[in-house]
Amino acid sequence: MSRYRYVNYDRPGVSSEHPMFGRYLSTAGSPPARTVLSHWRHWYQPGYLWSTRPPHVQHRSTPFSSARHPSYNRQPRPPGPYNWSSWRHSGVLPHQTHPRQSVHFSGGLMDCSAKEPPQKRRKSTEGERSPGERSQRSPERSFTKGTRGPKGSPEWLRNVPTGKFPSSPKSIPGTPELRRIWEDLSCPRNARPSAKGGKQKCPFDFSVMSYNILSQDLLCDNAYLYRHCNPPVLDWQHRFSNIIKELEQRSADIMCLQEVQEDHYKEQIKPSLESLGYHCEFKRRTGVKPDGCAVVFKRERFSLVSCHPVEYFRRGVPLLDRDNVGLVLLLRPIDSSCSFTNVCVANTHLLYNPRRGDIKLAQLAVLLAEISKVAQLPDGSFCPVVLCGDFNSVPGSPLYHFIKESNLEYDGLPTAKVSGQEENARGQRILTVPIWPKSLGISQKCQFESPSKDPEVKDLEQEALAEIDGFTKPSIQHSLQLTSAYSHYLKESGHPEITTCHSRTAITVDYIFYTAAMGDVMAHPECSVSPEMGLQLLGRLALVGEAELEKVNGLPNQHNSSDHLPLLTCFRLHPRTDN
Ligand code: KL2
Repeated sequence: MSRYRYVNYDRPGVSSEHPMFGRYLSTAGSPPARTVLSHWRHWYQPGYLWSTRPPHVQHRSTPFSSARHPSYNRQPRPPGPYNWSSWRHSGVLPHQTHPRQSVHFSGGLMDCSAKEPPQKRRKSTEGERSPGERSQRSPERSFTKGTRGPKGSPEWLRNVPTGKFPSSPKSIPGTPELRRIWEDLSCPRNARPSAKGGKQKCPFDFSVMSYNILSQDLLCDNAYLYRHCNPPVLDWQHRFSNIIKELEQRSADIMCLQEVQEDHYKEQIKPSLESLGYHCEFKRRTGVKPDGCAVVFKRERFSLVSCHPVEYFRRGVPLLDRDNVGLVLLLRPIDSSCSFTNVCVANTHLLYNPRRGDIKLAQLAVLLAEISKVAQLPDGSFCPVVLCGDFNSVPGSPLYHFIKESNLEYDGLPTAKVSGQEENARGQRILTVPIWPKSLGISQKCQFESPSKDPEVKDLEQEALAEIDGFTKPSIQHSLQLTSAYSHYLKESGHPEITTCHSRTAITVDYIFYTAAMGDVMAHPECSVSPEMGLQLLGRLALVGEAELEKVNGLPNQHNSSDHLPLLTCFRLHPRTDN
């Protein structure tokens, strides 16, 4: 019997085959890997790339120490057949003036897409590994061994039709549009904020979007995930125009974006959003990855009180050796007639690696500590919090449970079970007690604590202190009361909602969590706070299930230009009673 406690994975009426259950990495009864490999054969026809010796690759220089990015010491790595950007850098693909500019697919590119490689080389996309961490073949890529995998890719994406693809975005054959309905939860007072965000009387209604827009760099690095796509839909200019159109049409008052590529942000995304009336903040990942998190908000609806970029990389803390980041903003609602409390908006993209739940929890602890600091009021309570992002964890997983229940008992919990991405995770590593060291300066309650004032404090005293602070117990807590704006199952069918979908997976990993006010539709009575310090969920843009995504050829497609769908919610904030 497991010693750790968290929400179970069972849900009446929902089969364990559903993607929410880490299905893509489950093994039992999976069809053989060749079903997936047949994709590759389709795409990577014998031809130019594989029969031609790639030219010498000029590696990018990195300003970061080789200790953190040892791969940069290896010389030189030939471009992988799935790594279109490396082919671009190598000169095989048409080169562009800016190294991070979009990939322009040409007929030539698709014609010369090479045959399936004998073995896909693993490239760390997440930065350096912790000491002691075993060589990680990415689980996503380890299916060639036949031990995992194909079960995870949605059935309908396993049989990509053969045939030639058009060579320019103009000739994309029509794909039906995904239908997403607005779910009104505000009964009986249903008020969506005006799209124009015009001045309104108390209360203050505002909308929040969370959207992983899929950086072009990651798209190129993980091109094998997009084999099911019609190549022109992957072109950045096509995707950018669709994404901006969607952002403009949805017109959220606050948007939390992930995988925002820095050059695209500076040159295209920020100028476009500014012209739509948004104030934009951005935090790039540390290390060499060019993407990061952005939080933007309408200038006419909020003013910026403070902005707090959060880096999870901490020198000397082995668990915090990855380059993921978060961004926390404190915003003041603009309303001339009433006074409202500030709102704390946080955005993050946690580590992907399904096996490193320990790192994900440590990253989350850093973010929660920052939010607690920013949102804390003089009386010790917190202003309303909206926490958005791509948490690379599924609903019901221990990490998800920790966010929602403010507590996690993790005794005996394998690190590979923390995010729920994998059903049959390899590796038996168990979370250590404590997960992160006291020296990080973050308590087991996910609050910053001042480091021991006296460096002379003896070891024994340190141990006693650690015990008092809970560092010897397999349990962590946080002080924010957070509720998920989505229920993760479709109302009608009970099927899991999908927030991200590509040829290897279809699951929920994106969330909008918030401080629920008393009487909010989603909150348990025991975890809701006073109306002026909490938010009431008025509505949300419904997500869809796998069946709906099948009809539009998965993601990205002609109309939906990321491998994630945007989450969109509307909240109500009540005026302060001390007005
Ligand atoms: O799952 V994601 O996509 O939230 O949409 O977050 C990560 C993955 C993102 C940033 O690291 O890049 C994607 N297999 C599949 N996807 C990967 C892999 C991988 N090995 N590495 C990174 N990503």
